[in-house]
Amino acid sequence: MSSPRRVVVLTGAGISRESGLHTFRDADGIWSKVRIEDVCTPEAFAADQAYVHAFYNARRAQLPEVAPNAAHAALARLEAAFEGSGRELLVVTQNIDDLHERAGSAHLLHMHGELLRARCTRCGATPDWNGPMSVDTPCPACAATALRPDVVWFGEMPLHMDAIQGALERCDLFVSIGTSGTVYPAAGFVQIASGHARTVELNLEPSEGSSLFDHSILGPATDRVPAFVSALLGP
Ligand code: BV8
Repeated sequence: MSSPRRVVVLTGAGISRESGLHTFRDADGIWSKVRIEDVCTPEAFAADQAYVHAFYNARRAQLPEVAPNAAHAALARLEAAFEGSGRELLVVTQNIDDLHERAGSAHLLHMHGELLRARCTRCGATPDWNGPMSVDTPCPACAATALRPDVVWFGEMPLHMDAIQGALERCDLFVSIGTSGTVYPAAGFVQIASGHARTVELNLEPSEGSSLFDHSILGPATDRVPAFVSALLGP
């Protein structure tokens, strides 16, 4: 195949696992300790804001303690190599951590929002947010105590879907990295791309959608992603 010119990469929690952030559905995953319905739905937040704030405050506090890994760095290297060459790379991440940015990726969309951003449910402001948040924290813009994490919960519409749909329809290579393929609409992206794009999955183990991909490369992201990027960029 000629070298791809329009690449879309989807990442999930598996790409951050070797940086020390837990995934969701592995044996030691986040959902083995906390129930989705208690922390990751609008109803959960309405029922117990303090509990949901504590869940996201703990995950936000972890970020300064972890660093991007070789897989994040490889995607940033791919973006840099494409720059100015007429080739396009878009990374769409389901992750709410900031490891892609810290590795240097700029053509990046967080479809499930970001841990380091707040959203005011009163005025809609979305200020950057590094510290803890509570039911008593005033919005910097309108002073209302109405802040929530700016993340997408189950039942809420993911972000940037028009841009993502367009990129998937135009791409000639779709790569899925470190995701179990259980959460939609992300899990359906491979079906939008296949037919006109080569589709490749890089994962520690087969995902729920493995059979939908042209190729499946199994192994840890910090090994398989740099090797995949080097093969893409050639000698
Ligand atoms: C929506 C928030 C519509 C932030 C998250 C039935 C059928 C189809 C869909 C549905 C359905 N019932 C309900 C739905 C919709 C629902 C859904 O898909 N439910 C699933 C469970 C069936 N989806 C939604 O609600 C979405 N919204 O559909 O809106 C709509 C339409 C109109 C109007 C309004 C709305 C919203 C989904 C977003 C939910 N928010 N997170 C946060 O707290 O993080 S989702 C949550 O799961 C995470 O954020 C994460 O992004 C996401 C996916 O998980 P993964 O990233 O894949 O992680 P996981 O642990 O599962 O897998 C890790 C993988 O890595 C594994 O495969 C593992 O093998 C691999 N791995 C591990 N280590 C490594 C590795 N790989 C490589 N190297 C390693 N070292």
